[in-house]
Amino acid sequence: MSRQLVLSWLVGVILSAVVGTARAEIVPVEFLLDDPNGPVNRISLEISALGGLVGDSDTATLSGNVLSELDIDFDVDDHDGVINTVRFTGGTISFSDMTFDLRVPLFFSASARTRDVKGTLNTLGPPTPVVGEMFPTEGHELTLNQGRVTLTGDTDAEISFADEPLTSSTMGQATLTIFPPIVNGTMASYDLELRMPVDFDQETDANGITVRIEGSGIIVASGMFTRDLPNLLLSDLTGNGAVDFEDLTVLLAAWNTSVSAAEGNLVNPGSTPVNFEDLTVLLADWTGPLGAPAAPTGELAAAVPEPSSLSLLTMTALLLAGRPRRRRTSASRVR
Ligand SMILES: [Ca+2]
Ligand SMILES: [Ca+2]
Repeated sequence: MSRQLVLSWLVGVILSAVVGTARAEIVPVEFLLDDPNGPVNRISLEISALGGLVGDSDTATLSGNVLSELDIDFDVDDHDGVINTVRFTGGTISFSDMTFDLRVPLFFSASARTRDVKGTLNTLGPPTPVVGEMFPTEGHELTLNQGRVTLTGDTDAEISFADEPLTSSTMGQATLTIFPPIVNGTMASYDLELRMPVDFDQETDANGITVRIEGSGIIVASGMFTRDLPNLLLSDLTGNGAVDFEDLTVLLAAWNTSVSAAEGNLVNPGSTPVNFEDLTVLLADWTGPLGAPAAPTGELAAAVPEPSSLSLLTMTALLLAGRPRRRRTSASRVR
């Protein structure tokens, strides 16, 4: 009995250090552009020439994907994710074809068409910090590097984006949202949303005529990923979907004995007894009682303390363990 009390105290000390900490992981996420809706995933481009004397605008709808690598902290309790950094690594965003009418009566007449324009979103430098779901778009470029603009009429010319890429010049703020996961067994699935403004303003020489391409729009894309909840099933010794004091009791009851993983010997059950390694794994997977405090299943369930009540448990354990008659026995057993 006293052995368990001392262990409970140690649990309190360790748990206070473990609970609330997070595990960081690098997660590759593919974002798929949402269907165009209003200004979302549409980019209005204006093509002008002759110093702005002629110009016309048209709107392209966007589709495709954006690849990214996200550095995410996962809360060990509720598995919520917090994105630390983002880096875009590619993908392809396709623009629908556009037509422009460049005309000044009796003076100049040409039409411009875009064909098969595609671009890629890339991060130029190291990953960018995401703070409160926001990150600066500076340093992340949407580069149009496929397709062409063809001018026909009084001037015939072709601008190939493969030869002369058109690069976005946005300086705004983007948002990257990760929603609370849906946990199903030992699997958590996360939905994410990316909202990023882009704009273009670049001059290009087309057969002796300076053509200016301007435009802006907003990219909205959705991503998802799933994640195994490591060791959660293993630490759920009672198999009720939660890692709580019931599981802790099972582990402590087998302390320093060579039992199976199902009985609490979570780490190296073949070669080590139940010890602090196993305890640390269980505490890292701590979820607290299922549905507490809304759905207690009985008096005992209602009485099971939450992690926040551990200070009380710790103090109790400390007081009991500190009684002189018990101390030597407890210490020798712990060792
Ligand atoms: Ca359990
Ligand atoms: Ca072990």
